[in-house]
Amino acid sequence: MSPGIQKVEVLDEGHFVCVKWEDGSDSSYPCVWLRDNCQCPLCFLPSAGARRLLFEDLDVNIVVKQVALTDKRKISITWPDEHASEYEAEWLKKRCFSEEARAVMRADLFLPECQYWGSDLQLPKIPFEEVMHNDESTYKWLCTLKKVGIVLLTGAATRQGELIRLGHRIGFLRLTFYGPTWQVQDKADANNVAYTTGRLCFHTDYPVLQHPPGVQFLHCIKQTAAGGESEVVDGFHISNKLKKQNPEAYQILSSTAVDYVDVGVDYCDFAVHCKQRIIDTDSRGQVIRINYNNATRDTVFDIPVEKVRPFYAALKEFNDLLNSAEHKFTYKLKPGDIVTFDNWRVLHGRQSYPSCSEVTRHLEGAYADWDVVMSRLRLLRKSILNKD
Ligand code: OGA
Ligand code: NM2
Ligand code: ZN
Ligand code: ZN
Repeated sequence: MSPGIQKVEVLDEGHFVCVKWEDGSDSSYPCVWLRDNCQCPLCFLPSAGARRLLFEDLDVNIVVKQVALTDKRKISITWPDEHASEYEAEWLKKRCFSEEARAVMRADLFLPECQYWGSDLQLPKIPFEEVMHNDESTYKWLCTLKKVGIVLLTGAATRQGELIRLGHRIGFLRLTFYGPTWQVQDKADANNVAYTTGRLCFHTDYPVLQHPPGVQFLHCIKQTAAGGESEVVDGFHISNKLKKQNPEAYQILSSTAVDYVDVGVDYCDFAVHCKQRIIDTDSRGQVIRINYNNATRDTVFDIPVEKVRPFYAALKEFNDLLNSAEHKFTYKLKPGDIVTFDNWRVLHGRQSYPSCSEVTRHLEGAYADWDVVMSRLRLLRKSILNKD
């Protein structure tokens, strides 16, 4: 429960309402924001948790006419047009605009905590059926997936269809041109390099899509005796190392738009083109996504000719860091293993394996979006916390 309200006053010619809390702290709320977020049934639709008030009907220069402390847990505001609003202490405290309060809210909503790793990774493991049946295990799985970027689910049945079940557990899977789930095995006239026995160097899947899948699942149904080992590396960790060690290479990879292409037929026919920065950053310069698959990087390269060689030099620096022994973690999937990882952060690869007329290695793969995964995580956290 939040502290009670000791006092409420109007500041800055009616443009701000200042709440003094019983714990001695205070919070200041702009009147335009208070009016915009009136919780009355005319302004807010509780069944949708959404604003009914139209922006056209908001006076962005509004000031309060009168403010009163109803009791220690609620303030009431009368606006110049006599519209009345009430705001509860708990609701206001949560929405305090201070740097600290906003950091708490941000952490709670988006779980930004990130644990970097290298070859020392202790691959987190959870039994698959526990995740399928126990909410605490599902919650643990998703929290670890967010924080570490990779979790191995063990002991799944060695048949197709288990990822469909896992998809239902979180909500739904992400459909792509390769189908709702897809079979990674050696195929004649492969429409993707993944469907051969060749080595796959470190990559993220599907940078050719404008919004690449956030999460990837690979279920090992059959594993070859020789070769086929998996490799993973923490792309966020590597990017930050590159930024320190070679700022110029980092600058090039985080600013150059690289052309990607994927043309073919699978779930349906497709001709996909996209431009992506290999190291994608947000407005604050934080790395938010790696977009790198050497196989689908287009032969078309839409940059000025003098920038081409510096780009290759920068990519070589990045690729060398990815492959350095201290950064990469190697393991081999066993039948029944499902590796789940953050496809925006973790780059993955596999060793080649001998080609053979029969299928000696078979993984079933699927994607999910971070929106769906984070949504399930928040709902599970709420229901688990409400239990006790
Ligand atoms: C893929 C892939 C890994 C493997 O299909 O994109 O990376 O181990 N497969 O076959
Ligand atoms: N598969 C495995 O970017 C890519 O082409 C990744 C996608 C074929 C679904 C491979
Ligand atoms: Zn209202
Ligand atoms: Zn892949």
